[in-house]
Amino acid sequence: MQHPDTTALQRLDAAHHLHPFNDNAALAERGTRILTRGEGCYVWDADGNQLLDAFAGLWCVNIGYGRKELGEAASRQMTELAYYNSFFQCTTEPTIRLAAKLAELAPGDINHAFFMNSGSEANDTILRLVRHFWAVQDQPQKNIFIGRHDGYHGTTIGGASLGGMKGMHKQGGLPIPDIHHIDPPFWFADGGDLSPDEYGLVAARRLEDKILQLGPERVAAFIGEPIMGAIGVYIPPQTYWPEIERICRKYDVLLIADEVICGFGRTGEWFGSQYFGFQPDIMPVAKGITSGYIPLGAAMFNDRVAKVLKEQGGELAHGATYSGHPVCAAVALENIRILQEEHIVERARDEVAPYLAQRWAELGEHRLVGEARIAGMVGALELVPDKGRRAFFEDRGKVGSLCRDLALRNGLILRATYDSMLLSPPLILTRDQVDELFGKIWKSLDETAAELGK
Ligand code: PXG
Repeated sequence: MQHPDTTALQRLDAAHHLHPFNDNAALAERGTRILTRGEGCYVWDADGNQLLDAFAGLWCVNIGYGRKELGEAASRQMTELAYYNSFFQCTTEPTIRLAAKLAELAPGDINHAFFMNSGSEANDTILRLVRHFWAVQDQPQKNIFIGRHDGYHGTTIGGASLGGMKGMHKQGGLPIPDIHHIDPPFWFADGGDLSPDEYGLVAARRLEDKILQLGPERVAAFIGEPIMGAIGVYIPPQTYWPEIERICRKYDVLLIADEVICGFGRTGEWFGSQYFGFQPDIMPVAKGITSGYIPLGAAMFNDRVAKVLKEQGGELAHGATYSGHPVCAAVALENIRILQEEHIVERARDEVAPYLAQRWAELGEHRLVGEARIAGMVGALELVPDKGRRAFFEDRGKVGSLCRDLALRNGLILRATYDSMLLSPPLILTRDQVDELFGKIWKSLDETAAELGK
């Protein structure tokens, strides 16, 4: 049933609101879905439909919806001191406490945070400060970043350049100079006859080839998402990241793990690098840092990089009005307190993820599914025309969109990238909700197959 206000709101939206990552003409035609409420793993739309959010908003609502403590933390901080900046020798208590908390949580000697408002800005910060890091050590030519085709590092000019999305590069004249890309590790499409572990090494050595081709003295850093999210949850073989780490160390190339999606428990470990067993030098974080309740991003640096920036960097000509915003910091601290005190990450890893993996593998048996991949609380089902053959549909994306739309009708929010159905639920998902998820996905897959058969 369409609520009468919904139509009026949709008209206003179509008239005045440009939506990100949308064909806005097509969207205006279809009408937007207006969400009004959230509780736990569920959201409700303006027409009263209850939806199981298997995507945690946009990979971010890790503690689930409706935690009043976060609102209370924001309210307390707004009442006490709504804003102050971190310029002019100043800062605020929540900002300090959050930087210290992040240093405690982050792996190894990653102990220093530069705050921004989003993952994109965290990556732009890294781009500028890493180039500065090499420049002040008399290596201004060591300014090239290597990322991966189809990687996603945000939407700002720096973030989108570091990313390797062709569609994004086409708009706005990207990438900016001195950013290069290697092919991503995606065994399903690219692995040929190699075992996943053999392939992981082959895929990682593309980095070595690229560094040698460019000259190690020119390469500042390599950036990658531990698991490539937006392109379709590409989970690299376990051999991939340790080999990347070895190569970065060999040529003194800084290793950046983009933890915007993987960070704060997504894989069942606090950070994706811990899931794969490697030590980055730098990591951008966002999303799960506040469970999406308020915007916040941070660029985190290890002792080596921070020491140079502090001792030789001079004035860092970088920062935003809201760098270290006290309300965002207070909300992040409360989110992290809940994650820690309720052992949400560990419980997801030990109690839910194994069961989710088992049911995910069962979904892999559906005739439409060519691969069911999963790591902790993030996964994908690769829909294929011909089960048993690792090949895509000819008209990529049509079947995925169909399945996503059918899932919505079945009360489930799933994301589709091309024909990969993506899973990234709140980490508080229960075993009963895993069963609900399984039932809804299986039904949606059956209905998709039936539509295709018509
Ligand atoms: N790095 C990674 C790995 C991300 O996934 C960003 C950086 C940028 O963060 P901000 O906060 O600037 O959005 C992201 C964001 C999608 C989708 O379609 C994914 C993201 C953003 C928008 C859409 O899956 N990830």
